[in-house]
Order: sequence, then C-alpha cells, then structure tokens
Amino acid sequence: MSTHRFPEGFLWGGATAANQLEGAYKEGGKGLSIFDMVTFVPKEARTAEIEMDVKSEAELERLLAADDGANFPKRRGIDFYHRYEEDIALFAEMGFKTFRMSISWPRIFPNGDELEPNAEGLAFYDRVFDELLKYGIEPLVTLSHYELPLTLVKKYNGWADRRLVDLFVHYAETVFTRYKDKVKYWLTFNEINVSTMSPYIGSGILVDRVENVEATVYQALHHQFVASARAVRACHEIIPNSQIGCMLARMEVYPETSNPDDVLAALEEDQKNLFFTDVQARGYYPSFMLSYFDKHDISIEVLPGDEEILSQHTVDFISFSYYMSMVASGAPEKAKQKGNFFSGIKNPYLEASDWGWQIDPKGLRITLKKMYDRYQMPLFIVENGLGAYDVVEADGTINDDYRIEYLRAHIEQMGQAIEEGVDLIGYTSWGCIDLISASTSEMSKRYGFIYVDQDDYGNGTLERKKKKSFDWYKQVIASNGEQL
Ligand code: BGP
Repeated sequence: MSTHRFPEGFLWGGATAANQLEGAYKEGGKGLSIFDMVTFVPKEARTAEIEMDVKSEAELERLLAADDGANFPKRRGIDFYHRYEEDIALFAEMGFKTFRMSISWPRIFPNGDELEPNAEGLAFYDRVFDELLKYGIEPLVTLSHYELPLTLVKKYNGWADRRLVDLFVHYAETVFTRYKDKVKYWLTFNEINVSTMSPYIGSGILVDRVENVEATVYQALHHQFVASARAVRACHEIIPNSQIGCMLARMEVYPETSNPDDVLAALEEDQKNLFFTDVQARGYYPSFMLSYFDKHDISIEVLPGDEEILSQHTVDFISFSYYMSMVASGAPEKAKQKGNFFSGIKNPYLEASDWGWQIDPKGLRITLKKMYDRYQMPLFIVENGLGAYDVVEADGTINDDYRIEYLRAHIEQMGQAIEEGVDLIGYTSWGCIDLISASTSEMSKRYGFIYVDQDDYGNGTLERKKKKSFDWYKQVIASNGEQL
C-alpha cells in the first residue's frame, strides 16, 4: 500500500504506434512507410548494434523487391486495423483514461506529397477515435512515430530536404482539422533524438547518399524542429483547447566513477540528449550545442524566420520514453561505448532485461526531478515497460510477475517524484498490448498486459488473452496509483 498522491485526473493508460500495431500495410490506400522496410533478424544473427537502418538506395530496392513473407513483421503488426474494437474494449476494461497511438502518415498521404488526403485513411482513424471516446478514453496521438512515407525517402532523402517541412505541416493541419473535436492531446515526433543513432529511422536518411552523415542529420533535425514548432502553432490555432508536446528517448546518464573526467563525460552525454527538449521547450539552440557544432565543423542552414518560429511556438508539455539508464566514462578507450543501447558500460548496481536494458526505477525519479528543474513544465511519461519472454501455461494463464514488479517499482518512484514537487500529468506504459518490437522486429519481446498469440514468424491465431498484469494494472488505475 503506497501513500503517494497522484493528482486527480492523472492520465493513466497505455502506448502504441501504428507501425508496430496496425498491420494491413497495403490496405485502405496506405502507402509504404520507412518501417515497412525493416526486416526481422533472428537473435543468433544479430550483432550488438541496433540494426534497423536501411543505408542505401540499392538496399531499399532489394527490400522492395523481396517477398512480403515472414521477413517483415511490422507489415503484419497485430492486426489492430481489423481488431481495434476488441482491443479498445480491453483497454476500457482496465480503466484506461488515455490511449497513446500514432497516425500513420502514409495512411493519410500515401506518398507524403499529395495535396488531397486519402479518405479511407482518415475514416479509419475516425472509427478508432470514436471507439475510444465511447469509453471515455482520451486519445493521445503522435504525428510521426517512425512512419515517414517511403516515397519521401526516395525522392528527397527524407528530412535532409527542407521541403519536408511544408509537407509535414500540410499533413499535420489536415489531421488537426479533421479530428479537432475528437483529439485534444498530441505529440509531434516520437523520440526525436533517435536520428543521431539511426538516421533512417529518425529522419528518413539513406546515409550512403550523403558525405557528412553527422552534419546532414543535424540539418535534418533542424528541419524537424521547425516542422514541429509550426505544427504546435497550427494545433493551437485549429484546436483551441489542445495540448501538444515533444517526445524524447530519455536515459539518465551516470558517471562511471567520481573521477571528474567521468562526471564531465556523463554531463556532456546528458546535454546532447537534453538538447532536443531544450530546442522544443525553451525555443532556442543551447550554447553548448552551438559550440559542439563549431568544433565539429557542422554548419546548419537556418532560414530567416526559423528562430522566431522556434521561440514563439514551444510545446505545452514534455513527454519521454524511459526504459533504462546509462553509464558514461571519460576514458578514451571506453568513450566509444557511450550511448549505445546494447553495449554500453555495465552498471554493477543494476539488473538488466533479457535484451541488456539496465533496469533502473530510481533513475526515472532522477530524470523526472532533473527535467522538471530544467523546464518547469508539465511532464508526461509516454513509454515505460519491460520487454520480456512470456510463457502461456498449460491452463492458459500468463503469470508475468516480473512485469508487475518492473512497473510497480517505476510507478512507486513516479509517486515519490510527484510528492517531491514534480508536475507529472500522465503515464502510458509501452506496448499495453503485445506488438512488434521497434528495435528487433520480434514479436516475442513482449510488453503487454494483453497477450497476442503470434510468434516471430507470424504464426498464431492472433487471439488476445489477459495476462496476470492486466488485473494488477486495472487496480492501479482504479486506485489512482494508491494500490501497487
Ligand atoms: C521506443 C519506441 C517504441 C518502442 C519502444 C520499445 O524506442 O518509441 O516504438 O518499441 O522503444 O522498444 P523495443 O520495441 O525495441 O523493445
């Protein structure tokens, strides 16, 4: 029994993304997205690095010519496109106050650069929003969750090209106008900082096409910042009572030791992460980043008016995903390991998930306190959870006590952060229904309260089953975080 006081109206719920959930990748007039091209690599064949980037035109052509088959799990998703009613009924049974989902841009504009939207795509999301609202569930909608229309990669090399700004704003205005009476909470770019690790996934860039990858990525990000700020403006104009936020993959970074070199390395790593929220929440590029650009010979083309747009249209709240923390070292031989999800320096005080993600509930509290200190703005945790292998017992039950344990520990720390003064407005746990993993395209890396019968190769009935955590989360929501 906890004594924490979550505020009244706290937005409890679950989070998903179209590309990992919907399936029906060719139905309803949808065009291809960048994630439709990402193949499944079995564990044995995987290296330590994240391997989801498509790097060249030739590779893209090869993937386009390949069979649909079992190789592209994200194309299948979990068939939410046809089963959303059943799934939403289960979310409602858990008492969700909010449901985070994304609109797939190529469902609305199949090639990304048409003038007229695809009516069937628009109608699909109308049905989904109506279904959520029927149960009083507030939709929280991400405009771009790794779902850039593939045509924009081929034609423009993604966000490297300034023209994407207008295309994105047109898409954003289209959906704001269409759904203005149904959707109040919006996010612009999911994990906008991912581009520095995965230029294709984050910014739609084929790296083989460019000379200086780092400079191109930061230029692309500038375009994304401007597009995001213009979307914020449009959202406020079109939907007066709306709230629109930015979204960051947040990892707390600790120094490996108290050696000032390690402390400095951790600080700089952290600044490079917070840079993204600095631009979107404070409205300008922080000086440490301008100095970094200078030192690395990166010059960003900033057009007249950009700075005003960034400063005048900052976000209403900051959202982020939180799964793990990291360790940084100032020692040159270790510096390379920094910031890599999988081969980062081990923290001897923490356990890790089966995928090597270091589990750190207290790190969430540290991050909440640090971010609130820095921005003095409402925070929203829009992803958190444990990817795990689940076992269906002979009697059909799924006893995911490890997941309950993970979530309980994180929610406990959230409660404490709130008591200590942090303005936290909501929590949507990632993959509330099992879906396809972003980084590995596995089905077997499961996060859900709801089990989906499908394996890594697409075999299975797609039947939905409640896990033990389903009733546990239901009680957490019903008690507004009092009963953990
Ligand atoms: C975030 C993404 C999600 C998601 C989650 C879990 O990076 O925003 O789309 O999938 O991480 O990651 P994974 O699926 O790789 O375990």
